[in-house]
Amino acid sequence: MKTLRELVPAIHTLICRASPRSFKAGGLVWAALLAALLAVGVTPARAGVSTNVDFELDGNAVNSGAAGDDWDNVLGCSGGTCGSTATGGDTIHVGPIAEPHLRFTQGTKDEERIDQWRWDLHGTPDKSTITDIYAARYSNNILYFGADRLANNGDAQLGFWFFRNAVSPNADGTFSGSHAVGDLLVLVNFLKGGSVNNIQVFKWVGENNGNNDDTTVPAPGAGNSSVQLLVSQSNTTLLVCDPLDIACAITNGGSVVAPWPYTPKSGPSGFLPKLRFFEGGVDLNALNLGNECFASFAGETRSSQSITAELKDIILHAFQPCNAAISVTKQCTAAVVPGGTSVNVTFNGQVCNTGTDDLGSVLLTDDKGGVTTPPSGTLAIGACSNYSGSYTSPSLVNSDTVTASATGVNSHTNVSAQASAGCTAVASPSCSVNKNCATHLVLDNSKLTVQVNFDGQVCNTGNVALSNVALSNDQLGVTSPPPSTLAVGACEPYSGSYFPTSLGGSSGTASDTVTVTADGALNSGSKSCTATQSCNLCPLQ
Ligand SMILES: [Ca+2]
Ligand SMILES: [Ca+2]
Repeated sequence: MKTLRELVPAIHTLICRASPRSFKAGGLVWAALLAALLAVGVTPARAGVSTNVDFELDGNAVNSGAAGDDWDNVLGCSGGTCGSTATGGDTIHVGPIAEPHLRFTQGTKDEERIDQWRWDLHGTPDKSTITDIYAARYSNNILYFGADRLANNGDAQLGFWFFRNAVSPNADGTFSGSHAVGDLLVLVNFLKGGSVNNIQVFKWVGENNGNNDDTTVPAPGAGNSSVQLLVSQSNTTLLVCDPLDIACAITNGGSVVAPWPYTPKSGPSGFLPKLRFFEGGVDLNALNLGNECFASFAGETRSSQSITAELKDIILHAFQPCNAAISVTKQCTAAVVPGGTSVNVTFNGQVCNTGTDDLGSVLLTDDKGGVTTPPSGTLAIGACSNYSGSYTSPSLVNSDTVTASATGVNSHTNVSAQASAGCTAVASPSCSVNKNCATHLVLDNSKLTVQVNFDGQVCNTGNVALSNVALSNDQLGVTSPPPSTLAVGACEPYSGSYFPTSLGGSSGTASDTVTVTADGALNSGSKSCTATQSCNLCPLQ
């Protein structure tokens, strides 16, 4: 059996779609429906604006025991002031907003581009004077909005714009900002004292019904408007919802408490008399607008319910911060590879979402290539993701640049950031040489002569390969030099002989020195090493 809380949405749906009489019957209908539903164990549908348990779309602004928030707790209102402690389950809310309170210059219409809108401060009829606006968005992409007005002597014709781009008034009577495809316009009208009511939802598509190249003929039936009608519903109840529950609006049928400072044209302060308070909601997902971010929103009053009506009053305010931003850090280390002929550079860092929009399509490239562990493809606001990679270089000194790029999920803005880092590998060209010698008597040119034979090994004791290896003996006589290249750790023999031309020391020694020179790979410089040994000539060794 379902709990009462789970059944509330279904009951609410039935009431929403019921006749005016049954809606007004209120508690009796609820009780009867609740009993019926409990009896059959109905599973309620949770989708829809009027059935959403997040918010009380009930014609007042005060959170009651019914499931969901209402404006007073969403906006953090207490004791007649708001903004102290918001306790709603929304993801973003704004309001109550009373300023800047402007008037559209006569002739300004919803269908026009924003650069065609004009404002001034001429007077407007009290019934068309909007006093506060408010909006909240929930994680299920149901967007709630509301407004109150000064007087109710006449029909209420209101509009709510949600702009993807930031829109704001300029001091010269124009507006900055521009429409983007996907801007949302909701018109709500409560006519004849709340007995003829309708809601219309439009999407901005641009001039010529979205074919704004001015040459493509709009599809048959699409019309030429810059806005497309997505939802339209009329009703005779105070709550008007379309049959799919994609959009709803309601006004107050009697006086309700104003959680924020409010003084009606007539009547006590702190109360919103009948038909002064308006709230509604749209399911952005159902309109394929769930991924849109709305930087600004506005509440307006209008001269009639027609889309071509003149606009009267407007309050405009920022809504969602929709700024995509990305940052990237980078560091690297370089080391000579074991073979000593190249350098391995490893790099890593972090890509962070530093904006106020979720990021998708996160990519990271390095101008030297070699990204082996890319960052996550998506980054929520404030999230970071590590990356790493490596590449091989022919140089000890290296520098490379990474570029991180992404697209704002809601703002659709492309952003990128770069970071560079340099790192140098340590090269230690080094060699060693040892030497043996022995004396022999040889017949040279018919004379018995002492000859010194020498040999030894040349070794590469550094961490880079050696080239141009050359070995010389100060007494000359190198007959078998080492090879000209030496790999890291390699040793190669050499040998030779010479005839000493002098006697050193008391017993007669022949001394010679071999010197090795070599060039370290990777331009690491030249190195030399020597070995000296003396051989006694007497006795012969
Ligand atoms: Ca409410
Ligand atoms: Ca509640």
